[in-house]
Amino acid sequence: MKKILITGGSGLVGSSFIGEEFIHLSSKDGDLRNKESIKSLIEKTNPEGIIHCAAKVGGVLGNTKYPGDFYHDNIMMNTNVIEEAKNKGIKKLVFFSSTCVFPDEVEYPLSPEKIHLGPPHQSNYAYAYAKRMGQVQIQAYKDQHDLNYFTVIPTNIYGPNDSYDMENGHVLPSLIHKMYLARESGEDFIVWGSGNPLREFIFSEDVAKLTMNLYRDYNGNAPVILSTSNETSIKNVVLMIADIFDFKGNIKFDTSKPEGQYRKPSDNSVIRQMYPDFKFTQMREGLEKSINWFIENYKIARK
Ligand code: GFB
Repeated sequence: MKKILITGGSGLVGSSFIGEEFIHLSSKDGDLRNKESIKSLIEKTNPEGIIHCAAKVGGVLGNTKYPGDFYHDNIMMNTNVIEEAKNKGIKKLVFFSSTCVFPDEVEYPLSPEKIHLGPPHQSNYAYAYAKRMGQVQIQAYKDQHDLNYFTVIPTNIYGPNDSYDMENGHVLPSLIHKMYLARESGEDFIVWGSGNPLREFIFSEDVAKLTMNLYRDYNGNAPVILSTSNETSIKNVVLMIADIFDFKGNIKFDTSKPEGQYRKPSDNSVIRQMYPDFKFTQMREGLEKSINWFIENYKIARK
């Protein structure tokens, strides 16, 4: 049986694709910024299709500090993977974008036809433009070569096996790591910003399941948004995390730290129509799984 190649296979999203049909690639197997690397990986594995999850990602601060790296690494990886998939006759490919690619000033809810209507939020413009170009490349190749390639646009993903970098990482793994340390030390727990921004968090296993459903069923042109369409404030998730950790110390909000976009509510009507019975993991359950994973794997977790 021909298999499906998962780039970024050891990361948060890639490692959520579980089963015999997958070949997980990680940076140990090759550097996707180098065209020869993906070329030989495709030749070696001869896959049926590719799910391209590999990306240079980070949170609001990491994106602001390293815009050049976020631009270069993502543009190179996407360009090479999509180009070589086409060259090798791979018929199916899923490309991962993100809801942070949308214009900062746009009418809500976010929906795919609005992606290019204005500049993205300043905090992650380089990453956002690189991801926008990946989606353009997918569309252009689809138009010219009649390939079943498409883009998925997940909202903020969280789950086990995340990167728990407290400075440059995403909000939930950063908060989980910080809460773990604050509980040990008895120090105050510091949250960046006011806690008022709203996000739509989606559990990594749900992302993998929906992506595989689409891989089998979807051949449309439009990118597909993967979201629960439930907004939660940062303050609310902080309280949930504190409750799961049974944290009794002080929680403080540091408004000198970046606040990011206020909200980015999205339209999930396509997946709701295609998969009306899909049950999203409740935030409390997803957080418990993520926190338990972090505690059990503290020594090996990426930090
Ligand atoms: O995950 P995050 O950095 O990404 O979340 P974005 C930022 C929000 O969480 C802001 C608050 O409102 C922050 O003020 N926050 C509170 C924290 N404490 C922390 C903390 O310890 N760490 C972090 N990082 N935030 C990212 C984009 O935007 O979304 C990326 O920059 C990517 O490109 C990702 O697309 C999905 O949701 O603001």
